[in-house]
Amino acid sequence: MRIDVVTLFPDFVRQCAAVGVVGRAQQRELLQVETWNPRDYTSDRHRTVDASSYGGGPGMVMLIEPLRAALAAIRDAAPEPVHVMYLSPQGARLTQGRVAALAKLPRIGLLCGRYEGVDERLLAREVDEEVSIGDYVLSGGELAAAVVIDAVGRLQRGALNDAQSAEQDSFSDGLLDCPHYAKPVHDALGSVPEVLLSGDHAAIARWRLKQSLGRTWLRRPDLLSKRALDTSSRALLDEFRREHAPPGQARPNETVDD
Ligand code: 4G4
Repeated sequence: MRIDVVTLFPDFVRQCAAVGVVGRAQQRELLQVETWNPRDYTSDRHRTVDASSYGGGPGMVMLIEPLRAALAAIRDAAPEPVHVMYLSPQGARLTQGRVAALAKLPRIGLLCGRYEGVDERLLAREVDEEVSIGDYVLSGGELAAAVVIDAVGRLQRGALNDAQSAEQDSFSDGLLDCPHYAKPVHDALGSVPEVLLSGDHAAIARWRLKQSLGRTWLRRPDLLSKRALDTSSRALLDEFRREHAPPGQARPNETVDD
């Protein structure tokens, strides 16, 4: 797939996309990341991309015209429609499910805001989707764009090796990932759980699912309530809960029936 990024900081976005799994995906031509600087689409001597906000108050707004021209250049160079996304704190939250759907598109455009954001008329006319990577404010959309590029780039077929396979990631099945261990088996910090050394693949898979269920219950109960557990997962989670809080030893802040 190809990702076109409209940004005042093209070098930063390119550098973010050049490292690790995603950088390798670009080298393997599974992913192409291109940047477009709105300053290159200005016509005044100062290459102006922003102006003060009507209604007053502090802060500048990104102008329609340089962004419209940059997006037109992207669309003119594309043989197929480009799904244009605007990264902003006002967007719908990005999830792994949404990432997986985006990863199947041939082409996405990412619009990075600076200052107080982009003139609303450009957004209404040129943007297909407004997305937020989380409930916090960044000084620009570039880091959010880098997050989208990374999350989507690593899902391109051939980007991950078997060991890194996407199926075992947190969220790929709506649960958090299980704990992981490597050598040494015994360390001053503790020992590796015995089942992982047993060679019993069924027992290991069962332990891992149980840990995933238990951690999700402990750390992200919101994820569990969205997902109907089948009978065997329910039984595994009950087992985890019994081991985690022996009867009559409920800890503070934890209700008995939840
Ligand atoms: C649009 C409007 C995304 C973009 C205002 C972008 C957080 C996220 C920006 C701004 C962003 C996010 C400068 C506040 C750029 N911050 N949560 N900043 N600001 O996805």
